Amino acid sequence: MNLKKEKNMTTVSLIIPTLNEEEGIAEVLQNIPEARLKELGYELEILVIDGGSKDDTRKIARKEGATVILEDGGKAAAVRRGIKDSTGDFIFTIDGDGTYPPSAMVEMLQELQNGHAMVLGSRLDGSISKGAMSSMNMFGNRMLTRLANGLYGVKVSDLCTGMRCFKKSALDNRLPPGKGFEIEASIHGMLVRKGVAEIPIEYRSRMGESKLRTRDGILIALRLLKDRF
Ligand SMILES: Nc1nc2c(ncn2[C@@H]2O[C@H](COP(=O)(O)OP(=O)(O)OP(=O)(O)O)[C@@H](O)[C@H]2O)c(=O)[nH]1
Ligand SMILES: [Mg+2]
Repeated sequence: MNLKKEKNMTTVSLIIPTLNEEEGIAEVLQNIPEARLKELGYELEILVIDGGSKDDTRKIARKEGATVILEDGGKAAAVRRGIKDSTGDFIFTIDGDGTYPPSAMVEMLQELQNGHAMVLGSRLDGSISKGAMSSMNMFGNRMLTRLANGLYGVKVSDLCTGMRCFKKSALDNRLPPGKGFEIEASIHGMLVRKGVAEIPIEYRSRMGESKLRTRDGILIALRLLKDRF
């Protein structure tokens, strides 16, 4: 009886890129709504793709039950590696820094079941805790989101969110290009015209240090333009 149920389960591969996230990774992993997802028919595979952390990130992630893979080519390479090594029908990404609410996975996956190819956890439609996003990052994200909306003709509110899920099949056996923080933009370019939904989420202040730099904003804009034309 159980076997039959297992057969009907949808596998979700949760990819968490990490670089020195020993302060946040345990909390992120402990808050994944694994039991609820199982009840709903999802089998979860958790892949922490670590970029060569100098702290205890990998050790903590292993202790919390994640599969840990070392990939030191930057954030985009980490996400690509996760997609490549994943066995799931659905891919989910989240940061390892405690900023995103893992509980929102349930509602976001439901939107994939409803037929969307990609679902974004939108901080701009949701809420941002005081100090969680600098005004510079907020401005940059708004500008990049506008650029993406103009280029692709599909309106979203939060291009740069690190919490998103998509159907692996929608990638058509290709991997999103780019380096570092361009990965969200390149996934966006590949999938946004295949059907996107957004779920409002709460964004909290990160634990540990941010790896995002101002120049990443420019690289994201260039990536959007390059992938569109
Ligand atoms: N594997 C890997 N992961 C990375 C690398 N750079 C960043 N990350 C991870 O990617 C996720 C996003 O990076 P963050 O520093 O949180 O960037 P952000 O979310 O845009 O900015 P904050 O709002 O300040 O957190 C985090 O889990 C990082 O640890 C890298 O070079 N390799
Ligand atoms: Mg973050």
